[in-house]
Amino acid sequence: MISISAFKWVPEFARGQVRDLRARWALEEAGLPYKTRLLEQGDQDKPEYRALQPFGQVPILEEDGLVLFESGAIALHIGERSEALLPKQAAARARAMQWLIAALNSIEPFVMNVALIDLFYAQQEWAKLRRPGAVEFVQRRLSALSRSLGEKSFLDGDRFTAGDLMMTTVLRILMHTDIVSSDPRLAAYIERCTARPAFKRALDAQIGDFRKTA
Ligand SMILES: N[C@@H](CCC(=O)N[C@@H](CS)C(=O)NCC(=O)O)C(=O)O
Repeated sequence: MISISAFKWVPEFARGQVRDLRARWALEEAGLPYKTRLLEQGDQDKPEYRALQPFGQVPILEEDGLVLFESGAIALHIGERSEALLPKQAAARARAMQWLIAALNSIEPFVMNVALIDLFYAQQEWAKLRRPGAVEFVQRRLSALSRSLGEKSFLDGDRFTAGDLMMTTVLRILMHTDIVSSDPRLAAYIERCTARPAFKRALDAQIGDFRKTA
């Protein structure tokens, strides 16, 4: 059975955000059962885990001797087994992958600039000086994303793909601010994607694992 690594414990603010959510959501969309490999604090730095994930992060996917790290690679791998994530038609499939990479490469770094300031460095002088510029930059990217989404339900039209899965999880990182939610189109988009039963199951499972081990 597929196994996904996740942390046994994270601080309250990170619950519902840890990136194993992406793998869980993809598996739920694909209808594939999975179990979790829950890491105690410090396990991620042990040689046996570093041999599987060089950076000591979650998630990894393990199945029949295959080990994969990077949530994007994991979502694409799961997508190979489900049209719910990657359409069969070659052009539509390529566009779904394009949006997944856009989420990770063109949006997430700028979202993380703000999130890191807010969640880890808020009281530091440099962070107070840097934040307005970081917010302004991410807002420019988000406006472009919102314009591209336009009146469509999903990034590539009327059909949800792995690109939407990844974009939604990236945009949710700024849930503690109104930077995304103040854009009505993006707010409705997140609402639409997170209303999917597969998302709800994935989120409940992540939160459930934290509760079980509390
Ligand atoms: N690019 C990686 C990032 C994974 C990542 O940042 N995971 C976090 C949890 S959300 C983690 O394991 N952090 C612990 C650490 O970096 O030491 C991916 O998408 O899988």
